[in-house]
Amino acid sequence: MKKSVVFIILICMICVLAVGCAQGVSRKTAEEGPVEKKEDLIVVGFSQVGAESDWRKENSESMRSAFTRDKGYELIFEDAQQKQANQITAIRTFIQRGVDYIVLAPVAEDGWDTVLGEARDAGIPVIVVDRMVNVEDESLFTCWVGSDFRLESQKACRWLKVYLDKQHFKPGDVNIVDIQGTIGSSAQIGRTRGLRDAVIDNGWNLLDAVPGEFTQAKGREATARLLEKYDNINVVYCENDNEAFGALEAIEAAGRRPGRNIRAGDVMVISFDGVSSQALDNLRSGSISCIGECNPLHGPRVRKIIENIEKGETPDKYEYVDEDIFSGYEGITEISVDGKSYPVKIMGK
Ligand code: GZL
Repeated sequence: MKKSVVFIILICMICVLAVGCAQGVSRKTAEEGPVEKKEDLIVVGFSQVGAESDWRKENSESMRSAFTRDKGYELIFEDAQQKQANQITAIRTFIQRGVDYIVLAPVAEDGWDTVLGEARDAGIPVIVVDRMVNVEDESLFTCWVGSDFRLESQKACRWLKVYLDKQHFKPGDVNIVDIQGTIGSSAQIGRTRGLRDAVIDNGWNLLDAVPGEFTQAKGREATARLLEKYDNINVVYCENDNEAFGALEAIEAAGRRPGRNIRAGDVMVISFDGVSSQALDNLRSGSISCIGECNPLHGPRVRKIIENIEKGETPDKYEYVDEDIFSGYEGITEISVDGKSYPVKIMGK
């Protein structure tokens, strides 16, 4: 073989080896190496559900802006794309990297005992945020901060009951469908249960309940299917705003009208979250009748918990966030649930 050909082959082999090594070094340092403690920052590993809704994006932004370097933190943010397996992998990575705190926004309530046991064995506090975890041993997590999803539902269903009574609408003529959130998530469990209790208490008809996965696309698909299946739907109960936006599209595509004039054949839409201008505009127009607030701004709450733990304090095991109820209808200014009254925030024109 000519010397020149051998030389070229050797040069190519050296180049390939050099590139391979470089990638190996950068990849290891970037993703798997232990966390180098810089300027004694507190390192927080956050496993987020995904980016399925406006609420989730607000929640992620709240966490990112709460845990910045200038506030003394390094945030490792992992988006699980709505898959629990990805969250479990993220938690194990946080453990390997020796973070100071793990924050978990669990996609669903079940399936956390093993990995939270690994975090506890590693001596890393776990703060659960937003949805709850369902574990045998509550010492597997330090504390939880989030919403009372069943109360959110009780408030929205109470608003609906008061409204329908004002319209002298017979309970037996109320035909509801439930577009559910991610099945097994605390938000879905609480909002589904609140509606079922109200249906029984008020004598309404719950025609069907189908998953909408908290997304606009699934909300639209699910509502379209139900409108084809039932011709007497007059309330669509959506377990978040993005499902409601999809439901509105499906209602109009089916030749029906979203609104509060249920006697004239309108389809009332009930929803939860209230974080986007689109949601509030729909309240003002009346196409969404009522929204149970679900507050996404957990970043400062979680940071406060960490600050207190750093000072040696023990946080409350459960911290519930106060939330309102929104409507564009001016005829109801407050509702009561279990003897406690809650003001209704009226979205002016
Ligand atoms: C509620 C949260 C829910 C929101 C949805 O705290 O878990 O998940 O209501 C979001 O918008 O997708």
